[in-house]
Amino acid sequence: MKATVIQNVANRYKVIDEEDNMHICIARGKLKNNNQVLNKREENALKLATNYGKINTLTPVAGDKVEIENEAITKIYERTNYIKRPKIANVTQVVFVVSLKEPEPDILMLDKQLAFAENMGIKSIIVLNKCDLADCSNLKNVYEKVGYTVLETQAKNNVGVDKLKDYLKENITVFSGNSGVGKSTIINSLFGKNITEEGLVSEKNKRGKNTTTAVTLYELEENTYIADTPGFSTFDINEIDYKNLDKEFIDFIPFIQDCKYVGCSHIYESEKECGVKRAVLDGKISKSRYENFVKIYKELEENYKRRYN
Ligand SMILES: Nc1nc2c(ncn2[C@@H]2O[C@H](COP(=O)(O)OP(=O)(O)OP(=O)(O)O)[C@@H](O)[C@H]2O)c(=O)[nH]1
Ligand SMILES: [Mg+2]
Ligand SMILES: [Zn+2]
Repeated sequence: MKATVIQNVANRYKVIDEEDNMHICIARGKLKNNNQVLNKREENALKLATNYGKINTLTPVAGDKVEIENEAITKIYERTNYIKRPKIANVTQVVFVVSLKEPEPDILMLDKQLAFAENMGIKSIIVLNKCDLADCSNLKNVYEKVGYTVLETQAKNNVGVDKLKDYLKENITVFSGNSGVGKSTIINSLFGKNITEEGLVSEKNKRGKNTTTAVTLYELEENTYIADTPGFSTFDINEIDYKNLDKEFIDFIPFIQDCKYVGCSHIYESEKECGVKRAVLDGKISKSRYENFVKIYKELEENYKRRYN
């Protein structure tokens, strides 16, 4: 029977089948060799021998669509995507939470995270939270112009959360955003109860004890899941190839074709007749987006060179 993995702790998998029944399963057989960790060679041999799709892991993770038989996972269906940290598959949407105050908006982080989602082929929604503390309209305008859905919330007062709920239908959604922006408050407001208690416990432990808490998918409605990802706040974007970063800035795309040089980086003085730089001057691309693009490009380039030179 087909099922969705909603949690993995050690070698136990909580799954929900198509009739909405919960099972605790093991992964057996070709998926994982008696729970032993395979070495690289064995793993490669297994990968060739089996056809679990193009993703290079044999271990089910939260979000996986699987086949179950007698409380064992016998097959992982091909993933639409796979995020390493937090470990989760088949995410369809990310909600990026930015707070207007306490903490101040971190727009560089937002632009990094939006690029990550584009790179992974995941839809993005921006939630401007704590709109009770400051005016949201400026940020809202900038990112709506880029082409994203921007919602305003006051999670603490349950304002705007119902509208967000409409956007979550039929998705597996991950919440991302710096610590303290209100992710847990929003998720709790969506469910009408304290669903992230587990996550809050793990936050407390950050100071001292080193605990790992599992990624868990919570079913908001049928086919609608929210991922609770304790200890996680933002994605590592280092897998983006800096040379292709411009394509992850969706507001740049229409102007790239106007660049004189193929492979124009849109950064250096020496690159004359750059469509992107022209669009910034003309006010068609926001200055802050362009400045963040340059910062992220240089950061990725530096990290790349450190790794490979
Ligand atoms: N003024 C105001 N405060 C809010 C709002 N939403 C959340 N807060 C407060 O902001 C603080 C942080 O909220 P959390 O939901 O814990 O933030 P978080 O994003 O889950 O933080 P981490 O778990 O550390 O990543 C809490 O004290 C909330 O009560 C809001 O809309 N307005
Ligand atoms: Mg939290
Ligand atoms: Zn250019």
